[in-house]
Amino acid sequence: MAEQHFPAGELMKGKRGLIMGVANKNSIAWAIARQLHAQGAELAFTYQGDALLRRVKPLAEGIGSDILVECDVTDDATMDNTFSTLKDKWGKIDFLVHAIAFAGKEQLAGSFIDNTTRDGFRQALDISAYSFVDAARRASAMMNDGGAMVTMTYLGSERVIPNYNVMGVAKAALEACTRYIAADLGPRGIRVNAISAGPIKTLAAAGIGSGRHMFKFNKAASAMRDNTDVVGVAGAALYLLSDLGLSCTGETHHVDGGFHAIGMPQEEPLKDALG
Ligand code: NAD
Ligand code: 0WE
Repeated sequence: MAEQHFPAGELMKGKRGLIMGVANKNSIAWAIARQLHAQGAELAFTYQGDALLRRVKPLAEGIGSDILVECDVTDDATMDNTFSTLKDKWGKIDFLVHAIAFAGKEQLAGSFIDNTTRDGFRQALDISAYSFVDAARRASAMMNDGGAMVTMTYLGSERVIPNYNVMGVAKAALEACTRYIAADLGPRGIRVNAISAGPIKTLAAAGIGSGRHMFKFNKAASAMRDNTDVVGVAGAALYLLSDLGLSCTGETHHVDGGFHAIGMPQEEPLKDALG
């Protein structure tokens, strides 16, 4: 992912926004941040805890951002602090990027009905879906008309993906939340959309049991016969968060090399890839 993927422009000039979900340089939220920054946006970041500050601080500073707030979305006090800090520094904002998900590791393997516990379900839905409702409410309270929000989802919400399990249920909820939030904020000219990205090698995708198979299968079975490039995800976020995206709201936009569009993959590339 090189600089030429983020050509300078002015699509986000004069706009300010909050990026939630950068863990390191591989994070989808970081690619989105770079794309928005290249177009003139002013950015603030949240980070999840002290362990991640070491990684996120140099990234934020590297693009001239001096608003960096610790925020655990399950902790109301840190949510309060995040948005009151933004209110103090900026007063108003123009956009929100939500790129946060979590389920317990033991929930993300094997049988869905056997391994999904009440607490595991509650935690996955709380962190991965409710947090968008909460952040959207707080952000909208200080958002200019014509603002926009984006969250990140995955095809496991629409179709069964082995081991994605309760995260698929959480993403289905997140996509429904996106539509309801879009309806609430539409009258104010605020647009709310989700990007459904194909598998990308980030911290959140590391160490998933079936990872090697999944990347190989996605490459072979997608329309473009390639894995998803995070630059395309960042480009979609730029479109949805800038005025290029006018009239687009409540949408789940797939950026996955066309994987979602295929009903049955061609025989040869699959044989070549999987043997
Ligand atoms: P990532 O690990 O870089 O980002 C996940 C982020 O979630 C981290 O920054 C982490 O700190 C944050 N997070 C988790 N629990 C939190 C909490 N309680 N409070 C605050 N923050 C918390 O991985 P990523 O792949 O960039 O994930 C970003 C988003 O993209 C997620 O919603 C993920 O579901 C989605 N997504 C990822 C892929 C993929 O294949 N990587 C595909 C489609 C969608
Ligand atoms: O949304 C995700 C992953 C989100 C995620 C990742 C982790 C790993 C570490 C949520 N919770 C956790 N909990 C942990 O303990 N993706 C879209 C990436 C992903 O994860 C999968 C996938 C894909 C794709 C898990 C199983 C199968 C496919």
